[in-house]
Amino acid sequence: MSAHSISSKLYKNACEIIPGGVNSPVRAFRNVDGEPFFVRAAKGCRIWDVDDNELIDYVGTWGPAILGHAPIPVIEAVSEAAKRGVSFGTPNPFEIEMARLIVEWVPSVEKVRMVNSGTEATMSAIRLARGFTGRDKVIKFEGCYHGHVDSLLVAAGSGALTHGEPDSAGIPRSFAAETITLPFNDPESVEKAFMADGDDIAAVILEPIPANAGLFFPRDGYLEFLRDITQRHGALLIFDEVMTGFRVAKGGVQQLYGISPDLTALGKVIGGGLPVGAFGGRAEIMNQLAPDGPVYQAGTLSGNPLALAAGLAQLHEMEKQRGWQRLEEIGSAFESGVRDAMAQAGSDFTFHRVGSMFCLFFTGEEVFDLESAKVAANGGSFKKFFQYCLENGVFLAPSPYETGFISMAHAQEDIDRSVQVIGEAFAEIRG
Ligand code: KE4
Repeated sequence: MSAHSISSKLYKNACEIIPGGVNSPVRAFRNVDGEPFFVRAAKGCRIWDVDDNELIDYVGTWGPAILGHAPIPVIEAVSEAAKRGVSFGTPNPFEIEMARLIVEWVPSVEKVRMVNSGTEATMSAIRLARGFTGRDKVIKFEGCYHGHVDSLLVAAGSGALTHGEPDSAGIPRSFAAETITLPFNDPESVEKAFMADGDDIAAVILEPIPANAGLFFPRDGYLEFLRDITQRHGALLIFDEVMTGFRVAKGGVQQLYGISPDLTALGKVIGGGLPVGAFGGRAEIMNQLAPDGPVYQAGTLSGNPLALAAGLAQLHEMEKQRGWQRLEEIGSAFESGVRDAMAQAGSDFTFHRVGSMFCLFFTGEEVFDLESAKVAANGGSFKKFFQYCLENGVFLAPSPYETGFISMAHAQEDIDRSVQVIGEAFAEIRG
């Protein structure tokens, strides 16, 4: 990226009145040094910053831009909806259409409630699980991120099998005490936790394919094990598919693995880039929500007509274009190019991909949980790699602990250019 003087000025101004100059920490580029750039416009797989640098975008606004940026069906749907008003505070027909689509595309979901972010979706699902079971404790896994929910910003504590330690300032120890944080892909630790606290565990929540510590996969049988042990102990299984829902397959990870969780959290793709989240699951559980049931949950803008018009347009377009098959084709082309570049570089790398989600680890070792992902992160190499790619027009996630996203708008020439730059970046690291 040649010049970024305007971005620098804007960032300086932003830092005076916005904490860290950003409205979400990962945007601050603290994992890659340097300063964030400000985007003026985005179209297809490309973004333009305020200094007119053009980039091939693999962040995709962290997942929502599955069709690429500013897709015509979404822009038209939002423009049309806006002419009729932007928010009503009453039910609107889009809410039924979106609920119907989610119930049809995600078989484990019999009823669904719309919210405004992934965080709200997971927070509400946890509260609902506690209300439905009458239990307090929740099991989560190291490396899985579920939004900035107090009871889920919890690290494994000294008494790891019984309670966690706050993973952020501002979270009371009493909140963290109700969360048990365990290593991912470690069935024994889950068995021990249920032996110690089984009767008080309301739910097990996880990203079924973790994508917030880089991207890694459940080992064979692990998801089936979690489904079985929660069923045996009367705890609920919650899949956080905010990132993977409608992305890795039409029905998400639960379709790929044939597992039915009790509750599912959704977001990102279903909003077409506008603020939307959702949580849903078995009707007998969802019926515990206000106004019918005792578990309170609400939201001024929940079911917002513009956001749902955008999400519906995006999802219908994906279905019309057989998008999941197409994303697999583009993702596969990207992967074979990157693997060729890795082979030529001769260095140790690991490349993980599921559909249009991918991650590059700077190690030849297996990555299967947070600890192995940390070893693989290799901050020094990643920073050089990221900066080289950015300076040469390829925008990857600004952290080794994130996942890249390919969209329907990434054409072969974009993939070819990206692979060429990535290959050069490998050589740059090798020095
Ligand atoms: P939001 O509240 O940011 O909409 O969603 C939280 C969330 C929940 N569950 C999963 C699996 C998620 O990945 C997320 C948010 N993802 C991050 C990217 N790793 C959002 C980017 C950011 O925090 O700015």
